Amino acid sequence: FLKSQGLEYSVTIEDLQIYHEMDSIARDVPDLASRVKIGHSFENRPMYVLKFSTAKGRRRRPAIWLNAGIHSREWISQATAIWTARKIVSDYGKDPAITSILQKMDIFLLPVANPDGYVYTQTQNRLWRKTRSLSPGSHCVGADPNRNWNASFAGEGASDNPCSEIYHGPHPNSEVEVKSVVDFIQEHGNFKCFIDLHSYSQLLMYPYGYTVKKAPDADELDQVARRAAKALASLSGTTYQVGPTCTTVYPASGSSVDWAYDNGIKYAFTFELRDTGHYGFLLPANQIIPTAEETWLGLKTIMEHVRDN
Ligand code: ING
Ligand code: ZN
Repeated sequence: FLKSQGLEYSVTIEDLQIYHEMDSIARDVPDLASRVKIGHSFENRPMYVLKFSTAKGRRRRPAIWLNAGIHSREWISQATAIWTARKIVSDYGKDPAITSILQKMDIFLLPVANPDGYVYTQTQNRLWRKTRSLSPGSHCVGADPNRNWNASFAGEGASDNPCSEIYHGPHPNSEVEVKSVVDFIQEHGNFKCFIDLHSYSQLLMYPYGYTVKKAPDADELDQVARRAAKALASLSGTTYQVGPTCTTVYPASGSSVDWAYDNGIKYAFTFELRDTGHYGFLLPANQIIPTAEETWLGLKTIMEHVRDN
């Protein structure tokens, strides 16, 4: 298809430094981490996940999906994810929490869920949010990959206008980046937790986004999220608001976490990382590590609850 459009990119992974760091982590600790290709983007960049596993056999352990960078301009998300990867391997065997989590479960980390958009924010337009797919009949590029999942697709809080920032795309999973994750998770079949990292606003949310109706597990998810937000705040006082997506931020259909939840992955959370709008998407570099460090405490709280339930 790309060839027929005269758009054959000679894309290497050279433009994504995060991919080199993933490779380096996998080479440093081959018994714990491996880099797995789950698909490719519209412009044919590879989609890589880091798999953390201490399992010896081939049986599929219950698993946790950590998703980042689905919206390309939310740079603190991809940065927090790759910091988290290093944290997992450096703390395994030292921190009893992550050690015990990994004795029972596998963790899959996707730091760059929208690689074409991410490269575009680095080279053309810092505030690009969507994918970079082309749709016949429109001059506008891309769909919102957090409106493209098969969960009340094209409902409230999504647009059918291809030029909109929240365009849901022509059909569910039309974005190959979304489809790659959906296929991988379904084929695996044993995911218990799905966490999506966004920015900004300092919120920790759970389903639903597509309806104001209370999710069946809302009470438990609210409790876990409150404990996670408390742990996060304990490091340097950063406060998070907690609640269901629809009423905490705004109604939004076709999101990753609602899809996960409706497909049996009970522990589905969205973080909106720092800050609350002062710098917004342009969070200064000196806040990357403080953000990642506090977020890690929230993530661990959620993962420990998943481990014990
Ligand atoms: N916010 C999210 C968005 O996709 C969200 C909010 C979270 C919607 C979870 C639906 C589900 O619009 C940002 N900043 O992208
Ligand atoms: Zn986002």
